[in-house]
Amino acid sequence: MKRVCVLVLLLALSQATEASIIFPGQLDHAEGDDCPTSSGKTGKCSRSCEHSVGVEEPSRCGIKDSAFLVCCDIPSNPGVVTAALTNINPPNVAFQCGRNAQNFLSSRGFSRGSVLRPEPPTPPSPIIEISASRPARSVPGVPLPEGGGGETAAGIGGVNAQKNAWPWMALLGENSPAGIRWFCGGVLISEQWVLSALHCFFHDTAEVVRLGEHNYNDDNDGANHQDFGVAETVLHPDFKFGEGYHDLALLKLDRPVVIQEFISPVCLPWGTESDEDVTTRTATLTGWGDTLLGGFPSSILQEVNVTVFQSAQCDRSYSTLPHYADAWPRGIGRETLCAGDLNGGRDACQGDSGGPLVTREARGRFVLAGVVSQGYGCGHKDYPGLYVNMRHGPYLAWIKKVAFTTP
Ligand code: 4AZ
Repeated sequence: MKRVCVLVLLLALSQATEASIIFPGQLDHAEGDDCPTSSGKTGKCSRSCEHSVGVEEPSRCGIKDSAFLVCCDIPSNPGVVTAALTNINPPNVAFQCGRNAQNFLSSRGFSRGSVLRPEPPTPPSPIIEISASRPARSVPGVPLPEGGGGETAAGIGGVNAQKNAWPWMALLGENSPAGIRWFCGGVLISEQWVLSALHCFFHDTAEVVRLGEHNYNDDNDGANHQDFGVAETVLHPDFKFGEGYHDLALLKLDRPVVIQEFISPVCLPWGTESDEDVTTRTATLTGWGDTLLGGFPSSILQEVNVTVFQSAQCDRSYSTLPHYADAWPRGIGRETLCAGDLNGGRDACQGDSGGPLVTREARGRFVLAGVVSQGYGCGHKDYPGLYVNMRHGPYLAWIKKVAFTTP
């Protein structure tokens, strides 16, 4: 939904449907009914489109148990269920990943053992406090749990990024009469694929993917941004409306990028790298999202360091919220990465969804740890941000199959 996190959607689903913000006339189908698909064919109204790899965003056709039903294409071979994906070996690629402006030049002709420049010092990240009188609007209609009041709510605590520091950073936009409306982030993972969060496409269509941007309100900011169209949107086939899992989508650009200092893919934790435990590590989040809870997006790319916590920590805190059991029927586990700050104040917020959380490995490469997905408010010390965990094998295998396998 429009820069509103999945959890907001999940927890406010009843209000949202009553407010009929979404095509009320089309939501009257029951599960199993024939319905019109987004491509105009006749499909089946279902809880999720399991076989939907490669299809457009499914249109909604009904509501059951407070979750949307979606109109799925009828599979050409309905007996075939998607085989479990397990191959996460590093794909053969012709590019170097995870290099930014600091180490891009020194990595040309990179070979094992090359000495890269040391990491630049991270500037201090101010914690922006919101006054207690400001209404906490993180989850409309859901009171903040006892002891977790809005008084600790804070912005994402970021600072302006340096130009070209995060060359995999993507902006997703939809054309509007007033110009391009940017609604989510994304991350370049290869010459032609951008990874993002599936919930970004509930209400918006990515018509433009912008790479190499710094300040999207300033064409003279010194950044050489490039705009791409979207040839294909692939939604994670296991995503179910109403649940918090599998919030991933892949966008195929209309043409390959020319990899250069300011447009360059991040690394994925393929193979044994996926076994690495990043808990307690510092990771960097980047995005153009809101800099305050209930505030405004930043037109200048922001960066903020957060700490990776155990998923069980998020499971404990989020289990106190209403609708936890509906949103996380199997609990918050390995597929979800939990990251924030012990004191609060450093977090993703509305508009950051789909963007990257990266760690820097010893050799200097940046590796994608997570994709911004959702959370309860922004910067709350008891509710760290929730990210899709890139070290979850089935996610890597799905990405490999869709974006790194030539048909
Ligand atoms: C959002 O709506 C969003 N604090 C993303 C992350 C978080 C909250 C909201 C986590 O895009």
